[in-house]
Amino acid sequence: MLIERADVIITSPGRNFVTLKITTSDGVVGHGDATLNGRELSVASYLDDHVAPLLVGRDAHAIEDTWQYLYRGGYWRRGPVTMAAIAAVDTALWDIKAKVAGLPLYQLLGGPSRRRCLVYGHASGKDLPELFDSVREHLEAGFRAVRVQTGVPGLDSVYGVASSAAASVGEPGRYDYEPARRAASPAEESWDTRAYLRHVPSVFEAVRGEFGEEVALLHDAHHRLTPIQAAKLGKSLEPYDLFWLEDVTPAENQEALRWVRHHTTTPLAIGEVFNTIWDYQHLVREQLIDYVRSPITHAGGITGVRRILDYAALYQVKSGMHGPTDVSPVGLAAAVHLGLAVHNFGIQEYMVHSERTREVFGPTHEFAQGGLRPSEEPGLGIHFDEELAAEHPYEPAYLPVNRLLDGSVHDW
Ligand code: CS2
Ligand code: MG
Repeated sequence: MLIERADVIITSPGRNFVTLKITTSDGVVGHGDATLNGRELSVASYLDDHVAPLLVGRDAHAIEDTWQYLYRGGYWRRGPVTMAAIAAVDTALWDIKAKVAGLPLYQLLGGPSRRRCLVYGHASGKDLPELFDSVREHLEAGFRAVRVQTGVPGLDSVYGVASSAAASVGEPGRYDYEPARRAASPAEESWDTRAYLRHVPSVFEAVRGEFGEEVALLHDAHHRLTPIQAAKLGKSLEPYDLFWLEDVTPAENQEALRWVRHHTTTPLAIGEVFNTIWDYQHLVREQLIDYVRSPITHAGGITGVRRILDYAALYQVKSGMHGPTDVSPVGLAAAVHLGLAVHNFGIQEYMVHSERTREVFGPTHEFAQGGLRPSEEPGLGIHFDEELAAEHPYEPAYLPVNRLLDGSVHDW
């Protein structure tokens, strides 16, 4: 079974997505997600101009060899663009292999290790009443774990906080804090770390007071703190028993986490911007973190992430794969198959895609009892509607740039 074609499809049903479609000589079709938020066209070009021509005529079953061919053979290793492109090829080939076997993908990855994958949703509000509404909505929708983000007094807008509380979970508008805004250039936001550090503990105290001890609570600091600020935050949140505190420092410096770890018992998660196992080398071996965040879409596909998770398992570190709306339903479906199969699954981020997005991708995984279960259809369980996709052409959209109050650029 040879690869006959590899087509890149860019569609924008509410936000931009890049999808790779591989077709074999027997007419089997597989899909992979290559969406890189705000840099979509560079991955599309990498695939179209440099990878697709190399795939034609290759053995569609040789997944590991194709991964090594694109990773080692490309000479220029790693990086988000390269690893998203490799991820899309890898995921599409796994989709094909599972379809040919007539099995849902998780069966090829070792079969089920659990009944479903626990997920967390995104609750947010600019103040406590709005935040409480959002948490309550999530609990009523069946979530058992929620990420909590709020506005900070004195700041106009804060990353991760919806400005509209009106729409309900999974509806367009509910997640209108979608960070990539449609425009020719990025929006700019402002940030005050001291105000944030003063405010956040009081938010978690209030949420625990209102919703009790059982619900799992998570928080994302989005790489904005220095190690000592992060240590202080982790310590101040200890009474509220977080499931995890995410991305406290910029991710490039693995040593920063050593400082944080020495000061707090709040569990730490990091890695949504990492793209290979090497980014976790010290973090995992020195047990500086509790959860690895790389999504299949950005870290070399199922092959790349499974390798990271096997390494993490040696040190009791679990998965917490990135699952915002900019990971497409194809990337999410792959994550749920892998999550069901691996032993060291921790939690899956689940920021529900809009209705329009779901119409284009036709995912068939199922949400119930606070968790996702993969489709039982052969392959990933995606029904990509190309005609509908073509009705939603690409529109430029960018993540915001973050500035401190003195005007200097800060981490985002
Ligand atoms: C966030 C994301 O989901 C998360 O944890 O950090 O919203 C992230 O900012 C975007 O995916 C960036 O593309
Ligand atoms: Mg994050």
